[in-house]
Amino acid sequence: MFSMSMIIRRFYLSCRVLLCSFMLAGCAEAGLEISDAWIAEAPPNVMAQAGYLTLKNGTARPASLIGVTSDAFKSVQIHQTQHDAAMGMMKMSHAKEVVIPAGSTLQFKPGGYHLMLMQPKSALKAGDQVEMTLTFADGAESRVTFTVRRNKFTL
Ligand SMILES: [Cu+2]
Repeated sequence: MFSMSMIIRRFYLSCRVLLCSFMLAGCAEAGLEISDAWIAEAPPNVMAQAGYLTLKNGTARPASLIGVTSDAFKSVQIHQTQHDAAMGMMKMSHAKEVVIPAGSTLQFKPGGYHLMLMQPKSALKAGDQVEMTLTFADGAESRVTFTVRRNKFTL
């Protein structure tokens, strides 16, 4: 069995190894409803913490989230946590895009998709609000306010 601390160490290691950059595209209406945007409060001096949100695509076309930026962090990546049967533990991977099919809702949540928020520029406490910009494959951008919540530390 792997202990939680081993999993968390692996989580920080994975996050440091993964690097990527996102392009900013032009502004357009996303046609998406974004709700329940929150960041899990983390212990001080963490290298990365997680953010979550719910995306409801009420349009007739699939939407594809391709990047997230925020002034509050050095960088933001889209990650997916999955159970690795061979390793017998949870692993996270970097998702280049997340598709929300037409007429469906996708929830970022612990154990699934999350925003990996790298190197917060200041410690975030429960109740703090953070602005982020979501960029979609069609060039649409959405500005979203995330609220920091106290939460069991989890991916
Ligand atoms: Cu992650």
